[in-house]
Amino acid sequence: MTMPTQTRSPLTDEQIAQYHQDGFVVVKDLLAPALVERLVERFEPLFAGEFETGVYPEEWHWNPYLGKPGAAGQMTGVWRCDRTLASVLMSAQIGQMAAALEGWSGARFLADGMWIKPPGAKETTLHQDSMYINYHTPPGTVTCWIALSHAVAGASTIEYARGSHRWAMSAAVPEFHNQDKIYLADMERAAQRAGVAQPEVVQLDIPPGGCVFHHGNAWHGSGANQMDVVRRSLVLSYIPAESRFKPFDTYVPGGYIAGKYKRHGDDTMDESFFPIVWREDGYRSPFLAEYCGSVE
Ligand SMILES: O=C(O)CCC(=O)C(=O)O
Repeated sequence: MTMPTQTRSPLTDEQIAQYHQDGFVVVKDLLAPALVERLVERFEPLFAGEFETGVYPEEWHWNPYLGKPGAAGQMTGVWRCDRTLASVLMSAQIGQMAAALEGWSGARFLADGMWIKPPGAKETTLHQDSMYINYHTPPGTVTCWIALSHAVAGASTIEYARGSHRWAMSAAVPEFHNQDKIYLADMERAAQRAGVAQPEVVQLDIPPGGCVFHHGNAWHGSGANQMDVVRRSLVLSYIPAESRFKPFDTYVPGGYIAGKYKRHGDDTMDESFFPIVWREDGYRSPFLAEYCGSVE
């Protein structure tokens, strides 16, 4: 990537305006083809359980031994399992872009995801990331979804309900990896509650190495993969750099993964688990340089 310095915004005013209008904005040329290839090569060993660092992911949906060839594969927390992936997931420049969209002075990495949707893979129910990422203050989440294959309609590309970032946050959807429900139904009910009779759903066309940034409240997901291609992607979620845990010690809606890392009686978000990848004063969690560097 050849991106900007710390002071100049990495996105144009038009891109930032588009994000605020629709709840998402596409950036077509984020990663170079050679880097995309290096990332794709990591999928097979990881889903076979070969973790370079020896660390297990936070979530692991599907592996090749399950005998379900059409299931969607998903892992989260892979930045601690694999340093090739981490060098992109911990990118200062992608974090800077997320911060620019929300006007934050810095970006803290909250969670990642890697996705493989083979031919026949079922839908990912439309949802809001804030349903799962809401254990911090000040509030706010920005996600970057990176296509590692050509994401097209019919092949499980990411899709959005345009403008849905303005709707209220809903409770977590009952079936994230869709099995037999209509994958748009939870979103449609939320639209009704927001007074939107006919939500517009947009299926994006993103080349490999391109990405889309979205607001934490934007409803998004993907359809079934009806084509003879494998869809791969990475997901990077950010919160404001200065974030702290909300002061709860019991049940927390939205504490899905981050809640595991809250120490009793202590609202600090430990940088070892939630690194600051970019801050406008030049700070970046120091251990990242040795652990994985950053692609830029
Ligand atoms: O790639 C997909 O199908 C959905 C990814 C997503 O929405 C997520 O990880 O939150």
